[in-house]
Amino acid sequence: MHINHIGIPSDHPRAKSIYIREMLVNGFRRGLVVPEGLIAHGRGEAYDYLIGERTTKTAQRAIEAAAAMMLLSNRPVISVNGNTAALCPNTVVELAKVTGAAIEVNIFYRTEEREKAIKAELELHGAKKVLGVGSQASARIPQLQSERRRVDPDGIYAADTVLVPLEDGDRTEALTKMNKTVITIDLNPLSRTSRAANITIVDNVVRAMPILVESTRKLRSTLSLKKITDNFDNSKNLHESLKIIKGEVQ
Ligand code: PTJ
Repeated sequence: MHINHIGIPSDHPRAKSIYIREMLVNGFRRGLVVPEGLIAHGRGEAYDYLIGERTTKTAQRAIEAAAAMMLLSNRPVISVNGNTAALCPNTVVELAKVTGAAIEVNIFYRTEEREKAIKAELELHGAKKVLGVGSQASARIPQLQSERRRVDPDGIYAADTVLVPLEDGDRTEALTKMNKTVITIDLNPLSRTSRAANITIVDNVVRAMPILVESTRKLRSTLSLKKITDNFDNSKNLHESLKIIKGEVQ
Protein backbone atom coordinates (compact mmCIF):
# COMPACT_ATOMS: atom_id res chain seq x y z
CA MET A 1 0.00 0.00 0.00
CA HIS A 2 1.39 3.37 -1.04
CA ILE A 3 0.80 6.41 1.15
CA ASN A 4 1.16 9.73 -0.69
CA HIS A 5 2.53 13.00 0.70
CA ILE A 6 -0.79 14.03 2.24
CA GLY A 7 -1.11 10.73 4.05
CA ILE A 8 -3.90 9.16 1.98
CA PRO A 9 -3.37 5.43 1.38
CA SER A 10 -3.61 4.75 -2.38
CA ASP A 11 -6.13 1.97 -1.75
CA HIS A 12 -8.49 4.28 0.14
CA PRO A 13 -11.83 3.97 -1.72
CA ARG A 14 -12.06 7.75 -2.10
CA ALA A 15 -8.35 8.37 -2.68
CA LYS A 16 -8.71 10.09 -6.08
CA SER A 17 -11.48 12.38 -4.92
CA ILE A 18 -9.59 13.30 -1.74
CA TYR A 19 -6.46 13.95 -3.76
CA ILE A 20 -8.28 16.31 -6.16
CA ARG A 21 -9.76 18.10 -3.15
CA GLU A 22 -6.26 18.46 -1.73
CA MET A 23 -5.00 20.02 -4.99
CA LEU A 24 -7.67 22.66 -4.63
CA VAL A 25 -6.97 23.34 -0.94
CA ASN A 26 -3.30 23.61 -1.83
CA GLY A 27 -4.23 26.08 -4.60
CA PHE A 28 -6.21 28.06 -2.05
CA ARG A 29 -3.23 28.20 0.32
CA ARG A 30 -1.00 29.40 -2.53
CA GLY A 31 -3.36 32.22 -3.44
CA LEU A 32 -4.68 30.77 -6.71
CA VAL A 33 -8.14 29.74 -5.54
CA VAL A 34 -10.77 31.84 -3.71
CA PRO A 35 -12.74 30.36 -0.75
CA GLU A 36 -15.81 30.42 -3.01
CA GLY A 37 -13.88 28.13 -5.36
CA LEU A 38 -13.82 25.48 -2.63
CA ILE A 39 -17.62 25.68 -2.37
CA ALA A 40 -17.93 25.42 -6.16
CA HIS A 41 -15.74 22.33 -6.06
CA GLY A 42 -18.00 20.72 -3.47
CA ARG A 43 -20.95 21.20 -5.79
CA GLY A 44 -18.92 19.69 -8.60
CA GLU A 45 -18.01 16.70 -6.42
CA ALA A 46 -21.68 15.94 -5.83
CA TYR A 47 -22.38 15.80 -9.57
CA ASP A 48 -19.22 13.81 -10.13
CA TYR A 49 -20.46 11.22 -7.65
CA LEU A 50 -23.75 11.02 -9.54
CA ILE A 51 -22.10 10.40 -12.92
CA GLY A 52 -19.91 7.70 -11.37
CA GLU A 53 -16.63 9.70 -11.24
CA ARG A 54 -15.73 8.63 -14.78
CA THR A 55 -15.67 10.11 -18.25
CA THR A 56 -18.94 8.91 -19.73
CA LYS A 57 -19.45 8.10 -23.43
CA THR A 58 -21.57 11.22 -23.61
CA ALA A 59 -18.70 13.33 -22.27
CA GLN A 60 -16.34 11.64 -24.72
CA ARG A 61 -18.58 12.71 -27.62
CA ALA A 62 -18.49 16.29 -26.34
CA ILE A 63 -14.71 16.14 -25.93
CA GLU A 64 -14.32 15.02 -29.56
CA ALA A 65 -16.56 17.86 -30.74
CA ALA A 66 -14.61 20.33 -28.56
CA ALA A 67 -11.30 19.10 -29.97
CA ALA A 68 -12.57 19.45 -33.54
CA MET A 69 -13.96 22.92 -32.79
CA MET A 70 -10.68 24.13 -31.28
CA LEU A 71 -8.76 22.85 -34.30
CA LEU A 72 -11.19 24.51 -36.72
CA SER A 73 -10.98 27.87 -34.95
CA ASN A 74 -8.81 30.74 -36.14
CA ARG A 75 -8.40 32.38 -32.73
CA PRO A 76 -9.16 29.91 -29.94
CA VAL A 77 -8.58 31.08 -26.36
CA ILE A 78 -8.45 29.08 -23.13
CA SER A 79 -9.86 31.11 -20.24
CA VAL A 80 -8.33 30.20 -16.89
CA ASN A 81 -9.79 30.87 -13.44
CA GLY A 82 -8.47 29.97 -9.99
CA ASN A 83 -9.87 26.43 -9.80
CA THR A 84 -8.62 25.53 -13.28
CA ALA A 85 -5.14 26.87 -12.48
CA ALA A 86 -5.00 24.75 -9.33
CA LEU A 87 -6.38 21.56 -10.90
CA CYS A 88 -4.88 21.34 -14.37
CA PRO A 89 -2.22 23.95 -15.25
CA ASN A 90 -0.17 21.41 -17.21
CA THR A 91 -2.97 20.31 -19.54
CA VAL A 92 -4.06 23.94 -20.12
CA VAL A 93 -0.55 24.62 -21.41
CA GLU A 94 -0.45 21.40 -23.46
CA LEU A 95 -3.82 22.13 -25.04
CA ALA A 96 -2.67 25.63 -25.97
CA LYS A 97 0.41 24.15 -27.64
CA VAL A 98 -1.47 21.54 -29.66
CA THR A 99 -4.26 23.87 -30.82
CA GLY A 100 -2.35 27.16 -31.05
CA ALA A 101 -4.79 28.66 -28.55
CA ALA A 102 -3.95 31.69 -26.45
CA ILE A 103 -4.21 31.45 -22.66
CA GLU A 104 -5.99 34.21 -20.77
CA VAL A 105 -6.53 34.67 -17.04
CA ASN A 106 -10.13 35.67 -16.40
CA ILE A 107 -11.46 35.51 -12.86
CA PHE A 108 -14.74 36.32 -11.22
CA TYR A 109 -13.33 37.45 -7.87
CA ARG A 110 -10.77 39.72 -9.39
CA THR A 111 -7.57 40.91 -7.72
CA GLU A 112 -4.37 41.68 -9.54
CA GLU A 113 -2.42 39.67 -7.00
CA ARG A 114 -4.36 36.50 -7.85
CA GLU A 115 -4.19 37.20 -11.59
CA LYS A 116 -0.40 37.34 -11.24
CA ALA A 117 -0.30 34.17 -9.13
CA ILE A 118 -2.35 32.29 -11.77
CA LYS A 119 -0.11 33.62 -14.55
CA ALA A 120 3.00 32.52 -12.64
CA GLU A 121 1.53 29.04 -12.09
CA LEU A 122 0.84 28.66 -15.82
CA GLU A 123 4.34 29.89 -16.69
CA LEU A 124 5.78 27.41 -14.23
CA HIS A 125 4.07 24.73 -16.30
CA GLY A 126 5.54 26.03 -19.56
CA ALA A 127 3.17 28.77 -20.77
CA LYS A 128 5.09 31.25 -22.92
CA LYS A 129 2.49 34.00 -22.93
CA VAL A 130 -0.46 34.59 -20.60
CA LEU A 131 -2.99 37.29 -21.49
CA GLY A 132 -5.52 39.24 -19.46
CA VAL A 133 -3.45 40.28 -16.44
CA GLY A 134 -3.85 43.77 -14.94
CA SER A 135 -4.12 46.60 -17.45
CA GLN A 136 -3.80 44.10 -20.35
CA ALA A 137 -7.50 43.37 -19.83
CA SER A 138 -8.55 46.68 -21.34
CA ALA A 139 -11.47 45.51 -23.51
CA ARG A 140 -15.02 44.96 -22.22
CA ILE A 141 -17.60 42.27 -22.87
CA PRO A 142 -20.84 44.24 -23.48
CA GLN A 143 -23.84 43.72 -21.18
CA LEU A 144 -21.83 41.93 -18.51
CA GLN A 145 -21.65 43.44 -15.05
CA SER A 146 -19.18 41.14 -13.28
CA GLU A 147 -15.42 41.62 -13.17
CA ARG A 148 -15.25 38.92 -15.82
CA ARG A 149 -16.28 41.55 -18.37
CA ARG A 150 -12.70 42.85 -18.51
CA VAL A 151 -10.87 40.92 -21.20
CA ASP A 152 -7.73 41.16 -23.28
CA PRO A 153 -8.27 42.83 -26.69
CA ASP A 154 -5.85 40.27 -28.20
CA GLY A 155 -7.40 37.35 -26.36
CA ILE A 156 -11.02 36.65 -25.46
CA TYR A 157 -12.25 39.87 -27.07
CA ALA A 158 -10.91 38.86 -30.50
CA ALA A 159 -11.46 35.10 -30.12
CA ASP A 160 -13.78 33.04 -32.28
CA THR A 161 -13.86 30.16 -29.78
CA VAL A 162 -13.40 30.32 -26.01
CA LEU A 163 -12.91 27.35 -23.73
CA VAL A 164 -14.27 28.27 -20.30
CA PRO A 165 -13.77 25.43 -17.83
CA LEU A 166 -15.74 25.73 -14.58
CA GLU A 167 -17.61 28.89 -15.33
CA ASP A 168 -20.46 31.01 -14.03
CA GLY A 169 -23.29 31.38 -16.51
CA ASP A 170 -23.37 35.12 -17.21
CA ARG A 171 -20.21 35.31 -19.22
CA THR A 172 -21.04 32.26 -21.33
CA GLU A 173 -24.32 33.91 -22.32
CA ALA A 174 -22.55 37.23 -23.04
CA LEU A 175 -19.88 35.52 -25.15
CA THR A 176 -22.44 33.67 -27.26
CA LYS A 177 -24.21 37.00 -27.84
CA MET A 178 -20.88 38.24 -29.25
CA ASN A 179 -21.13 35.31 -31.72
CA LYS A 180 -18.29 33.42 -30.14
CA THR A 181 -18.38 29.66 -29.83
CA VAL A 182 -18.21 28.64 -26.18
CA ILE A 183 -16.92 25.30 -24.98
CA THR A 184 -17.28 24.52 -21.29
CA ILE A 185 -16.35 21.75 -18.90
CA ASP A 186 -18.95 21.61 -16.14
CA LEU A 187 -20.02 18.67 -14.01
CA ASN A 188 -23.49 20.14 -13.63
CA PRO A 189 -25.53 19.49 -16.79
CA LEU A 190 -28.28 21.77 -15.46
CA SER A 191 -26.15 24.87 -14.93
CA ARG A 192 -26.78 28.02 -16.95
CA THR A 193 -23.28 27.69 -18.37
CA SER A 194 -23.92 24.13 -19.52
CA ARG A 195 -27.14 25.16 -21.23
CA ALA A 196 -25.80 28.36 -22.78
CA ALA A 197 -22.57 26.88 -24.17
CA ASN A 198 -22.27 25.47 -27.68
CA ILE A 199 -20.36 22.42 -26.47
CA THR A 200 -20.59 21.22 -22.85
CA ILE A 201 -18.33 18.52 -21.52
CA VAL A 202 -20.03 17.11 -18.42
CA ASP A 203 -16.94 15.78 -16.70
CA ASN A 204 -14.36 16.70 -14.09
CA VAL A 205 -11.73 19.08 -15.56
CA VAL A 206 -9.07 16.82 -14.06
CA ARG A 207 -10.22 13.90 -16.24
CA ALA A 208 -11.52 15.82 -19.26
CA MET A 209 -8.51 18.02 -19.99
CA PRO A 210 -5.96 15.23 -20.67
CA ILE A 211 -8.49 13.46 -22.92
CA LEU A 212 -9.17 16.73 -24.74
CA VAL A 213 -5.44 17.18 -25.35
CA GLU A 214 -5.17 13.60 -26.62
CA SER A 215 -8.20 14.03 -28.82
CA THR A 216 -6.82 17.20 -30.47
CA ARG A 217 -3.55 15.36 -31.12
CA LYS A 218 -5.43 12.51 -32.79
CA LEU A 219 -7.71 14.77 -34.84
CA ARG A 220 -5.00 17.18 -35.99
CA SER A 221 -4.66 15.56 -39.40
CA THR A 222 -8.36 14.80 -39.87
CA LEU A 223 -10.17 16.44 -42.78
CA SER A 224 -13.66 15.81 -41.47
CA LEU A 225 -13.53 18.14 -38.45
CA LYS A 226 -16.53 20.13 -39.64
CA LYS A 227 -18.59 16.95 -39.89
CA ILE A 228 -17.81 16.19 -36.24
CA THR A 229 -18.90 19.65 -35.03
CA ASP A 230 -21.98 19.71 -37.29
CA ASN A 231 -23.13 16.36 -35.94
CA PHE A 232 -22.87 17.44 -32.31
CA ASP A 233 -26.10 18.45 -30.58
CA ASN A 234 -25.46 20.04 -27.17
CA SER A 235 -29.00 19.85 -25.77
CA LYS A 236 -29.29 16.21 -26.80
CA ASN A 237 -25.96 15.50 -25.16
CA LEU A 238 -26.96 17.29 -21.93
CA HIS A 239 -30.18 15.29 -21.88
CA GLU A 240 -28.07 12.10 -22.10
CA SER A 241 -26.01 13.24 -19.09
CA LEU A 242 -29.21 13.77 -17.09
CA LYS A 243 -30.34 10.26 -18.01
CA ILE A 244 -27.01 8.93 -16.69
CA ILE A 245 -27.54 10.82 -13.42
CA LYS A 246 -31.07 9.38 -13.15
CA GLY A 247 -29.64 5.90 -13.72
CA GLU A 248 -31.63 5.37 -16.93
CA VAL A 249 -28.54 4.75 -19.09
CA GLN A 250 -24.87 3.99 -18.43
O1 PTJ B 1 -11.37 31.96 -9.76
P1 PTJ B 1 -12.63 32.73 -9.91
O2 PTJ B 1 -12.58 34.05 -9.16
O3 PTJ B 1 -13.00 32.95 -11.35
O4 PTJ B 1 -13.84 31.90 -9.25
C1 PTJ B 1 -14.10 30.60 -9.72
C2 PTJ B 1 -15.46 30.04 -9.22
C3 PTJ B 1 -15.47 28.57 -9.51
C4 PTJ B 1 -15.57 30.28 -7.72
C5 PTJ B 1 -16.59 30.78 -9.95
O5 PTJ B 1 -16.43 30.62 -11.33
C6 PTJ B 1 -17.96 30.27 -9.52
O6 PTJ B 1 -18.56 30.76 -8.58
O7 PTJ B 1 -18.41 29.25 -10.25
P2 PTJ B 1 -19.87 28.58 -10.00
O8 PTJ B 1 -20.94 29.50 -10.46
O9 PTJ B 1 -19.95 28.01 -8.63
O10 PTJ B 1 -19.82 27.41 -11.04
C7 PTJ B 1 -18.88 26.39 -10.99
C8 PTJ B 1 -19.43 25.19 -11.78
O11 PTJ B 1 -18.37 24.29 -11.99
C9 PTJ B 1 -20.54 24.43 -11.04
O12 PTJ B 1 -21.57 24.10 -11.95
C10 PTJ B 1 -19.83 23.14 -10.55
O13 PTJ B 1 -20.70 22.04 -10.54
C11 PTJ B 1 -18.75 22.96 -11.60
N1 PTJ B 1 -17.53 22.31 -11.11
C12 PTJ B 1 -16.95 22.42 -9.89
N2 PTJ B 1 -15.81 21.71 -9.83
C13 PTJ B 1 -15.63 21.14 -11.06
C14 PTJ B 1 -16.73 21.52 -11.88
N3 PTJ B 1 -16.84 21.13 -13.15
C15 PTJ B 1 -15.84 20.36 -13.65
N4 PTJ B 1 -14.77 19.94 -12.92
C16 PTJ B 1 -14.62 20.31 -11.63
N5 PTJ B 1 -13.56 19.90 -10.93
